[in-house]
Amino acid sequence: MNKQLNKTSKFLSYILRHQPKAIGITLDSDGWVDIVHLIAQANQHGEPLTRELIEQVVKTSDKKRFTISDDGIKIRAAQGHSTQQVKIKYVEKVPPKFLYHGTAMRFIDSIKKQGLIAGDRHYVHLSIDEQTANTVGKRHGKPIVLKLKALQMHQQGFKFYLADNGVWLTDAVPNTFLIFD
Ligand code: HQG
Repeated sequence: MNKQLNKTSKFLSYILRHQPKAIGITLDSDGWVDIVHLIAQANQHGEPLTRELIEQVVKTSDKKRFTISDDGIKIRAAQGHSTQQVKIKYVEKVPPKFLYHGTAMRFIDSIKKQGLIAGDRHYVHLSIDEQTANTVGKRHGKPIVLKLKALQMHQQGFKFYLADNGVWLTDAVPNTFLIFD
């Protein structure tokens, strides 16, 4: 991704996941906003956003961070929200036997004690494979990948959801379901 697209992607993540108010927009409870309105408000706040840039970011995003509605009118972030405006009703799914969580070594002691917690975001984010989890972990420092007994957790009543982009979500993961080796 080139520099301009990367910058636009970060801007969209910030607005569509965390601070829509920063450019005076409101997301609906499913996270959607009208693209024409988003562009107008972004431009008014000095961000050189265009429909073309948005489409390029959506197309080239390695993690499929953003979804454009089928009618082409709206956009939302697939997951990762912290803003209270959004409460996406994710589809509940039976997870595979294992899922993975990438984190940094420096968090391990705390995770061993508390399990995984969502922090500022609405959910704990889980990956389908170790490689993806490793990439997620690297964002925070020296990465470590934790394996978790997802199916067993589900069988004990914990809910799992699958976002538009293949990221698995759950409220929290008690440490007993984590494999530290
Ligand atoms: C850690 C990215 C101490 C957790 C990714 C993580 C993902 C604890 C950090 C999405 C803890 C939160 C989310 C505990 C959890 N004690 N630390 N008990 N429980 N943590 O960024 O999962 O590139 O909010 O391990 O691909 O890293 O932005 O979550 O390290 O899908 O599109 O607290 O964001 O997508 O960090 O990443 P984050 P995450 P984008």
